[in-house]
Amino acid sequence: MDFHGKTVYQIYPKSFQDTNGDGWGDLPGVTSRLDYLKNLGVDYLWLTPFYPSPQRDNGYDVADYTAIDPRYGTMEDFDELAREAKKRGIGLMLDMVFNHTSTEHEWFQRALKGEAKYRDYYIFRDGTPGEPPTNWVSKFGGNAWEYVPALKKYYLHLFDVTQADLNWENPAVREELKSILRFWKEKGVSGFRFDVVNLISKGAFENDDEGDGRRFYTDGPKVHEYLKELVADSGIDGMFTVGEMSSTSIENCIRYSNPAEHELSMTFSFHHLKVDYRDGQKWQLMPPDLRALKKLFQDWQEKMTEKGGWNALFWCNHDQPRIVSRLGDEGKYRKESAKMLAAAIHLLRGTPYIYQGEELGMTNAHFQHIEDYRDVESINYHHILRQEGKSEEETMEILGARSRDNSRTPMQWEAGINAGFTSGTPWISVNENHKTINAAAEEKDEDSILAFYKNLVRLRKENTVISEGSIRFLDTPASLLAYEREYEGTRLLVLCNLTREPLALPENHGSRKGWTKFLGNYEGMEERLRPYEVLVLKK
Ligand code: TEU
Ligand code: CA
Repeated sequence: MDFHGKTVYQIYPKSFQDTNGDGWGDLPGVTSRLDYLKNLGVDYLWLTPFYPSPQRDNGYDVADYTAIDPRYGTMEDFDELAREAKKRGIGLMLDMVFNHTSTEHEWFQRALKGEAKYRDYYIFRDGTPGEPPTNWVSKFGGNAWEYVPALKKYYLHLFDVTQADLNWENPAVREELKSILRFWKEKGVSGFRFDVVNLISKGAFENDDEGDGRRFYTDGPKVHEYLKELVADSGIDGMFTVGEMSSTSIENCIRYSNPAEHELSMTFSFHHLKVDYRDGQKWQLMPPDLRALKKLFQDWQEKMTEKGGWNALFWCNHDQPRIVSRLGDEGKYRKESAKMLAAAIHLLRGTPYIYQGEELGMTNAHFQHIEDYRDVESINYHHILRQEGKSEEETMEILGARSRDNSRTPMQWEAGINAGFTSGTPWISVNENHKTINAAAEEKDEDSILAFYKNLVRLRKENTVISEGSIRFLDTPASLLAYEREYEGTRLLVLCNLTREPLALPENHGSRKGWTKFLGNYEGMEERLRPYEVLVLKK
């Protein structure tokens, strides 16, 4: 498959580069940084939503799918970006938020006015105030149903109250979505990322006595049928596509991503990013369970491979805290741990994604006050956690570790004012550490985290063992992640020390019998792996 050797770079345009001083990143800003991205070597840019939106959820509340929010620029700006990217051999992937629309979308507005046609675009249910149709919980907190007095009905919102779930049972809705894909395909984009696309088929609307309701709509009864239809009818089969799969299963991801199924190219799954959730709860802190992390990688890699599935590989995105703060060490070993984590993920079997700033080793935000936060989920949970009786201090500690805003602080381009992101007031604060952590400094340093990422992107293109090789995990202690790749007799052995403690190499690492060093984040080789060392051997 020709996407196996490619690397994707994710851009959150609002925080990437502002060009007109309004403190918001914009599309011309992305265009202005294309040479940086070309230099990094990435093949595709996934741009998170820039469509007209009230921005309750930073654009994941879409009010018009085929236009540009003026705060991001114009359609001419988009065309210019697409043209300039193409010149550099870079493809664009757009974010399609098809599980829900903003309540400001014309469809929802017309539904509210009582137009039956548009009411059937959404999931409305009869009910009386105070008695929602089911006890399902919104992903952003509170009950997932909202009452509309004028209609005497509730509508479903699995996310914010301003994000109303679409009714995929209605063929008219499916036709609308296909025409949106055709619109962007004709504009020349290379691919699509589909937001929470495994939640589109709702099963029974029943109370959940055991959980928050997700078992009724996750990987729902008709999801594969709907995806096949969407892909076939919009003519996007064969394009580069990735689905974001919330709380999914390996079995379903095999079906979503096996080319024989004609659904998607690959899937994002999140189990490996919940190994520091106590009892599976995002808002309960726990040190990462490294044994569980390794087991998840092993299961997803081996089982997806066995049945022809394909994984999107990632640590970071706009919803996740920064990986170096989370699994690495943002202090003394920031450089070493960022590189080790990069190698650990990029050398797996699948397609790697880099989230803006990850390639610089950007860290969490370390906001001290609730006023610094912008994310609707963080603000809601601040309220919920306080109401549960947690102190302000404890609540801020939890947000500090878990808030999505950790990854949304502006891209750190240089040491100067606002890290070179804007000449105005940024919509969210710039991290103070931009004075030392920034692209300009790392571009000049051959040993930088940025240089290491460039190397990984290039190595994947040059080595079939990375892009196509089989994978096998070694049985090692929790702190050592070890796997072997093999392709037509060429082998790579990837050894990652996930901790700051020096670590004995496994008996069977074979370093003395024909293996040579292929890549590492320290000089030379020693008897033991040093703190956060990654050592990759080749034979
Ligand atoms: O995220 C889906 C999602 O379920 C999570 O990543 C979510 O942020 C987390 O579970 C909350 O604890 C996607 C987008 O990536 C996200 O930015 C949007 O807010 C969300 O869908 C709704 O469109
Ligand atoms: Ca701007």
